[in-house]
Amino acid sequence: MPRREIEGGWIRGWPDRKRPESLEANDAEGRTIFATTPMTELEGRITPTDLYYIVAQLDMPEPIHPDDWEMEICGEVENPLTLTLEDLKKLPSQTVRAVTECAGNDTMFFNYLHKDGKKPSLVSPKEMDFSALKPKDGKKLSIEAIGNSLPTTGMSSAGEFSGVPLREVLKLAGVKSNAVAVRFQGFDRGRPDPSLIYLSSGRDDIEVKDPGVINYDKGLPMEKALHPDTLLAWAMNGEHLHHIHGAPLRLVVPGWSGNWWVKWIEQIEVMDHMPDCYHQTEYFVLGDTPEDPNKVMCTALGVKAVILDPIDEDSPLPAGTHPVRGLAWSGEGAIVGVEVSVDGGTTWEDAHVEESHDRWMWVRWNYVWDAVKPGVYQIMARATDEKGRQQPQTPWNYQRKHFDGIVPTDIVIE
Ligand SMILES: Nc1nc2c(c(=O)[nH]1)N[C@H]1C(S)=C(S)[C@@H](COP(=O)(O)O)O[C@H]1N2
Ligand SMILES: [Mo]
Repeated sequence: MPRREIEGGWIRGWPDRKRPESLEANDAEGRTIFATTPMTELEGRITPTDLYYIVAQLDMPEPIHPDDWEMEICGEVENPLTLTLEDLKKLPSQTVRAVTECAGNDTMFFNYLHKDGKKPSLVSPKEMDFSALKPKDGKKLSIEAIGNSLPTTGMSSAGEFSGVPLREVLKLAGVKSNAVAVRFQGFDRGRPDPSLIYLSSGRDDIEVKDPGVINYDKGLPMEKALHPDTLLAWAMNGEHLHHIHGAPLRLVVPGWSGNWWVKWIEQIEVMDHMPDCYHQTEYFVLGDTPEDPNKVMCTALGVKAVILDPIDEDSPLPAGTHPVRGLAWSGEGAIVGVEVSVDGGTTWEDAHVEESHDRWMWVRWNYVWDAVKPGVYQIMARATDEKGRQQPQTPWNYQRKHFDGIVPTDIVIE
């Protein structure tokens, strides 16, 4: 079992303990464009920065020196502005701890629960085979094969973000009363890869809009833009943002899926209508089918508990008491309870949930499982948030976004 390995050198005074590693993928220039978080190997609540998951939808941009960077605030405002990082640091600052979760995290669990698909592992492979994404010998791409060859777990992390509340900057610019949305534009550019839509929808027979080369952008509805915890952040986990996470400035939208957390911001445009951003109306959407006329954009995450210990790969376990542990979070605020079932969902008992002062942060929970009788067990966990929402919240949708279903952990007790 690879996760039980205790080889490896000294890591700052802790011998014989391998440091967790993330699975990474690089582009042709050797830049990291994707990485997953080794969820099952972490403790505490903050994801170390070098283990934070990474997603870049377009091409990884060249870094900008913070001294050479400035940001424009334009559109439906009384005083259009250009601000530097120095200017932003003079405004009232704010620190928020929050979960970042990619809308596509755990996506293949939808197939597992609803379509008898293969069960994904919570343990990321150490290497990734991108060759499945390229059609061989003129053959058609097998969506199923691609889905099964790429990890779809470990695309969530949690950190501490520091910056200025967006509403402070909007106040400075004087938002006009007709404003309905704030559009953020990153300085990264590229042409969205249509195979990503085939991949997330599991279908390659649909028409995919080709927007050409675009900047990454998102139009945040005014209400969320004015929320005091929505930040323009220049720092993460106690230091300035790393380039890969959006330096010099990124958006932090607690509770809403990762795609809202626009990195590498170069422009903020206040708008009197909802903009038609590709990653808002084409890609990060919820709907029954691609043809569904009532598609909605992905916004707040559901409510979710994951069991990180034990995992399927730990089976079989000896008869006795075992800790059952995991994380729980919600897109609407604090977690108020986690229940555990060790009989496949027939009966549920309360788990211990850590107290937290950070409503956007995940919490750790644990439960003592008295596994006295040998047999086959299905362990489940489900969370409830402060709004009274219980897991699961998000039904099957064709893009398979915002998965928050209850996934049993299968354990044999010997
Ligand atoms: N400018 C820009 N911002 C972006 C993206 C992007 O491609 N470009 N990807 C988004 C998506 S889909 C996710 S899940 C998060 C990931 O943030 P991270 O890489 O810092 O973990 O960034 C979001 N912000
Ligand atoms: Mo994402």
